[in-house]
Amino acid sequence: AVQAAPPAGTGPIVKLWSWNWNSVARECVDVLGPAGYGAVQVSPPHDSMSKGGSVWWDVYQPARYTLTSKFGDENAFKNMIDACHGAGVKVHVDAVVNHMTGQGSTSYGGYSFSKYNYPGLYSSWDFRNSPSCVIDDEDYKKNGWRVQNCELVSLADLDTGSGYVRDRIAGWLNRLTALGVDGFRIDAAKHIHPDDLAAIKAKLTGSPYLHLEVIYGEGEAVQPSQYTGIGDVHEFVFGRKMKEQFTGQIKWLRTFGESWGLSVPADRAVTFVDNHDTERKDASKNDATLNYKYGDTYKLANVFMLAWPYGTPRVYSGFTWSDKEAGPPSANGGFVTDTDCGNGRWTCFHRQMAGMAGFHKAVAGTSVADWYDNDDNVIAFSRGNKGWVAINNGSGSVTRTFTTGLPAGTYANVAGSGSVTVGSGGTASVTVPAKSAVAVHVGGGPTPTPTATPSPTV
Ligand code: ARE
Ligand code: CA
Repeated sequence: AVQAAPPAGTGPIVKLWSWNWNSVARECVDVLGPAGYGAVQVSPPHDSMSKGGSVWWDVYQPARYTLTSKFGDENAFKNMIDACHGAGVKVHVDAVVNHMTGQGSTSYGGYSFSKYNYPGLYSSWDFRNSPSCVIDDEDYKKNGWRVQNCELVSLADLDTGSGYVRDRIAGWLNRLTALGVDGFRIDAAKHIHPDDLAAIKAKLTGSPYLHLEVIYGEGEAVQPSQYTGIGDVHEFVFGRKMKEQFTGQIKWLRTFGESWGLSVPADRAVTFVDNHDTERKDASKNDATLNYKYGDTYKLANVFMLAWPYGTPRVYSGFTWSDKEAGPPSANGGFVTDTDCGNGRWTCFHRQMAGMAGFHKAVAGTSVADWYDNDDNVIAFSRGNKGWVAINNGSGSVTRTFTTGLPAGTYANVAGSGSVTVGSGGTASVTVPAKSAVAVHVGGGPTPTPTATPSPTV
């Protein structure tokens, strides 16, 4: 049986997008495991059309199901899984199974193919291409059949109603599971009929965790709710709301939840402030999100995501860019080079959230209490008697005595530096500088030591 959701108390997912396998392996051991991240989501590992490193999106055009990608070979892939598992981190793979290529003729593995013809794998009759049709913008609202059967941006659409195609897709995913992969992000799941996806799922071995990319759009024919019976679903409204609030007044977040028009219930949602598509949207578009370029504002939205109970959060970490098409740092015809967090080419944003990954894990299962806001851009709340956070999204420093709900002791600020000393009544005098956060949890940093008198800190 396929597992519904990660067990409670597991750490958040981190998406190390466009990282090569060697670098993910190292990061699992050095950072992700020690921080408490529960799983790492890696880029599509299949062989794909090659654009020689000039763009990032070639890997969303599968050429064949072999582990010959620009991120490394099968050995490197297997080593990565072993290294991550050794560090207590699960591995999720980005599975592109709705389509094959729309262009190109050679792959990173040196294989030759053409659109609709992938020797040894698929031929023309495995696609819904007679006659072929391409999804129009209006189809999303008007015609669910076309969304699932026509081509997404001209990518050869697999006939997922066919038994042969389902077997090839399941066979590929099962090979990955056999190598140790723990879960799949299903790319373009919205474009695969739920019945087809359920049939593919029924052929899966092991119990991979599935999270599906079904982008919510108001009034659209295909909705996330049609997929929640199959796996967890990506909550795209979450990121849109985070942008709205953190570029406005965050006091409103007091009531944040499904009633805000979120598209996936909390127990089925994978939440994220941004992903590789939304970070590249023009800021003026209503589906644009915050991204690393928003600096502290982006950071605070991620702190909120990891502190507030809604869904399974996923921290996004990619490479820096100014050209939206540009690929990650690469060499030798497009093979991605090792990540260097110090050279400015990678955001390594997940490292800034390492302490909050531990916070998220520590407060699992508790509810929000001790809400405070200043009627503007400063909020604070506790998570049971396990954790407490204050977020100052305003432009001035705030010092006050907060009710933290925590046992007396001194705790490290896992969202920044310094510490917080909680007195016997559960209160603490804390300074939260402008555009920063203070987060403390039981088990985080200095061992809680009983103190008689609260003292000002941070
Ligand atoms: C590239 C070129 C195209 C060319 C194509 C085929 O850019 O010009 O036609 O190749 O030759 C990524 C890139 C694409 C790229 C593709 C393949 O973003 O530009 O095309 O790789 O290389 C819809 C889908 C959703 C999808 C988004 C992008 O529903 O599933 O569009 N997201 C995933 C990935 C993408 C990836 C693909 C799917 C394809 O995350 O990175 O594409 O594997 C409304 C709707 C949404 C819709 C959105 C479109 O909001 O509600 O459902 O999303 O509009 O903007
Ligand atoms: Ca399809």
